[in-house]
Amino acid sequence: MLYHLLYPLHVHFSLFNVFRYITFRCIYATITALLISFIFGPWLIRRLKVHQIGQAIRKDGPASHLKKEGTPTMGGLLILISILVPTLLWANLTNIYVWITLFATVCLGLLGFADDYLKVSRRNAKGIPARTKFLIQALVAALSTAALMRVSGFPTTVVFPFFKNFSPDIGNFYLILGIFVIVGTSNAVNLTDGLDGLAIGPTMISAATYTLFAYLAGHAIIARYLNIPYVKGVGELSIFCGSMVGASMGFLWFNTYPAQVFMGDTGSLSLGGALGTIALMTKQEFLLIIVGGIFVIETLSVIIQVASFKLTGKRVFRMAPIHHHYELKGWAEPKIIVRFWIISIFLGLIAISTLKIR
Ligand code: 57M
Repeated sequence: MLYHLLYPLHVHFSLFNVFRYITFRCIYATITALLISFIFGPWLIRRLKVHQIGQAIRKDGPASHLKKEGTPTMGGLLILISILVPTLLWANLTNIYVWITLFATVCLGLLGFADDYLKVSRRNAKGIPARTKFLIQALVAALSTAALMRVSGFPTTVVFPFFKNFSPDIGNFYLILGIFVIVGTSNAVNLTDGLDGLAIGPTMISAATYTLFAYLAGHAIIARYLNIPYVKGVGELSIFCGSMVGASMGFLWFNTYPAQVFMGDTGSLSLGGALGTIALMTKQEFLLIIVGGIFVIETLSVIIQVASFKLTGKRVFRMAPIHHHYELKGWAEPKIIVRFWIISIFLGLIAISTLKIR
């Protein structure tokens, strides 16, 4: 909104020319998101406590989690507000990529909210049946990807890290890829969110990495220099990504160990969906495997554990996802969390380096 209100004033005052620059608006979207989190975070945590919207802890989990019973959940509401307001304030609202990403994020956030509400109101860990949840995720992903494929100039090619001359156009099959990426990432972040700050840390690092990717992909000269696909207008997504970084940092202030609030499915499903959507738009869908490597490792640990248990009756890990395995090995929760953050930063740097190794 500010872009539309203030940039036109540059004809009278050259100072307002600054609102034209994506970098300027990205930085201030990040700062705005952080400030919103700090201002509304304590208020929301108090409201969640007053309404007894607290987490029910499963008894079959690590004993160390039992003391977390009643921790306010649905903190994803704070994350969503801290992403939406700065994006609407600082982004160019005629940009279709921003709107498609907002659509996916809000819809998956509403799905997560409904799931959290059912869990809290019925005091059980079930929530929405898994099949129903999956179908709604797939529908949101299909609508978002279909809209993306209709954007003029958006290529349905698939880009692979390192292989600059191999990016096949898969046409309508891109819809399948889009559904897989958005639903997969949404559920991967959801699985990862099992320790204080464990999901929001890598989310912040991934969002920061994709802030750069969006800016580069939307810049014709730099994209050509780096030999990455140029997607006209996708640079505006940097403002959304900046809001996501600020909102993640702000939420981490309250979710860091010992957590005052959990994000709930309200946060995890929407953040994962947003990352998947952004990866598609910036034409770096496969690089998400590296950037979001922590989410991949967590999900693979579950797949391996369930497959092994079903096939051989034996567990590969002491408990899946893998963060529980280290808890049962006796690692302190903060140690697991910070080490996963370090790996996430390492993977983000590797992913950025692949832009030069092509
Ligand atoms: C998402 N949710 C956390 C919180 C958060 C197939 C199986 C692997 C599924 C998996 C599962 O149920 N995943 C659901 C993970 C839960 O966190 C809530 O959920 C939201 C995210 N969706 O925002 O509201 C618990 O995680 C802890 N937590 C924190 N700090 C945080 O900041 O400590 C969360 C956020 C919270 C809290 O204790 O209650 C979760 O873990 O459920 N199931 C599991 O992950 C279970 N693993 C398991 O069953 N493994 C089996 C087989 C099936 C693979 C095995 O290894 O044999 C574990 N989860 C729990 N107890 N809660 C172990 C049992």
